[in-house]
Order: sequence, then C-alpha cells, then structure tokens
Amino acid sequence: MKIIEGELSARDIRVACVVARFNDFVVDALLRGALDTLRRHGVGDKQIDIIRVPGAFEIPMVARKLAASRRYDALIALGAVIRGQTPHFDYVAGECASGIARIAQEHALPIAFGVLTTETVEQAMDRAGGKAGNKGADAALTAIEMVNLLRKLDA
Ligand code: INI
Repeated sequence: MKIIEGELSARDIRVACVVARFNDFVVDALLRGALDTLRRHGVGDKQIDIIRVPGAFEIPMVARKLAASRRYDALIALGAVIRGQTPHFDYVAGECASGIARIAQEHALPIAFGVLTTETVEQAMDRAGGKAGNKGADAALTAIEMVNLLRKLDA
C-alpha cells in the first residue's frame, strides 16, 4: 500500500494572499494567522505577496488573474462574510466560494479557502484567533500541504 500526502515544509514556495478589506477587524486577524503559519514553516517574506480587494465578492476575479500569471504555487483567500450584516450574504458567500473552487480546479492551483461565513460577528471572531482557532492559519497549512502534494503527484 502506498500513501501519498503533502509535507508541511515550505521553503521554496511562492504564495499570494488575497485579502478582503470588508470586516477588516476580523480579516486582519486571519491574515496575521496565515502569515505566522507561513513564516513558521519556512516561507520568507519575499515569497509572499498580499493583494487587497474590497470584499469577498471580488476575491475570485483577482484569484483568476493571479492563477493565470503562474507566478504563485498557491493562493490563500481570506475574508469574512457575516450574515447578520447583509441580505446579500448568500450571494456574496456563494459567489466567493464557488468562484474560488472553479478557479482552483481550472488552473490546478491550490487556493486555500480562508473565508469565514458566519451568522454573527462573535462566531467570526471565535474563528479568527478566538476559541475556535484561526482559520487563516488553517488555510495557510492547507496551501502548503497541497503544494507539496501536487508536486509529489507531478513527480
Ligand atoms: N463583503 C464581505 O467580504 N463580507 C461581508 O460580510 C459583506 N457584506 O456583508 O455585504 C461583503 N460585501 C461586499 C461585497 O463583497 C462586495 O465588495 C460589494 O458587493 C461590491 O462588489
């Protein structure tokens, strides 16, 4: 039996974080978590670009452009869509998630989904460094693992 899985070492990977400005009090904490995880796994600051967009709805368009550039081994999408704040929740969250999934598949590029979709601000804070961990950090780990897994599968 052969088990193939991605390592968590990341010295030679190039990553872009696509970061929504909407709900920045939550998203900044996700970004801190992602950057901390990338650095702890050996990714230097020169290997990381941060691209800011207005809201989660805009993430897929920028992700598509970055994917097409072939400059990055992985993207990390960070945002927070909070239902209590908008009747647009389902549109914004749905378009963001399906757009990211589509682009990742079309380009065979790992795009880690660090976009929170929660009912309340409190639930979002819990997942951005509070009692439920930091989903930005989790997304960074996923990105690293997927880069290494795809490299193994290509080798
Ligand atoms: N964008 C978010 O990232 N999170 C939200 O909770 C949100 N709400 O509540 O509406 C949100 N809206 C903005 C949206 O992403 C676009 O930037 C906007 O519609 C302009 O296209």
